[in-house]
Amino acid sequence: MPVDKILVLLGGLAAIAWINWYFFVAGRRRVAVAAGGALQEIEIIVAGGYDPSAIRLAHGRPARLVFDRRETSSCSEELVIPDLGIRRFLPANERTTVDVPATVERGTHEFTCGMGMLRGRLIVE
Ligand SMILES: [Cu+2]
Repeated sequence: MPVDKILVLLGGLAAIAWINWYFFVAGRRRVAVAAGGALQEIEIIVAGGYDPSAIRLAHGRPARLVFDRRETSSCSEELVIPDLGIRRFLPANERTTVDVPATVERGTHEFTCGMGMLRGRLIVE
């Protein structure tokens, strides 16, 4: 195989590896645990992903998620939490509050951007 084809192949493999890392590993490291009190409040920075991307909530208590969107990239302008029937527009460089009712079921509830590219999880236990 000629050298240029090998280089193109290696470049392609590197791009695939990076994309997988970016979407499936990089954004999932931080886990936040909601603070005590009747209302559980958590701030999530939205900038190329959700930080933290995993949020632990106590079952049976209401929660308030404050999405602090610090970018104008159209990717993150919409927030979807399918299990809760929530679809919300997040204005750029603003904080948007999303209330989660105390009735939310135990388990993992994903939230994503409108295209399903950015991902986070609410872990209710
Ligand atoms: Cu997106």
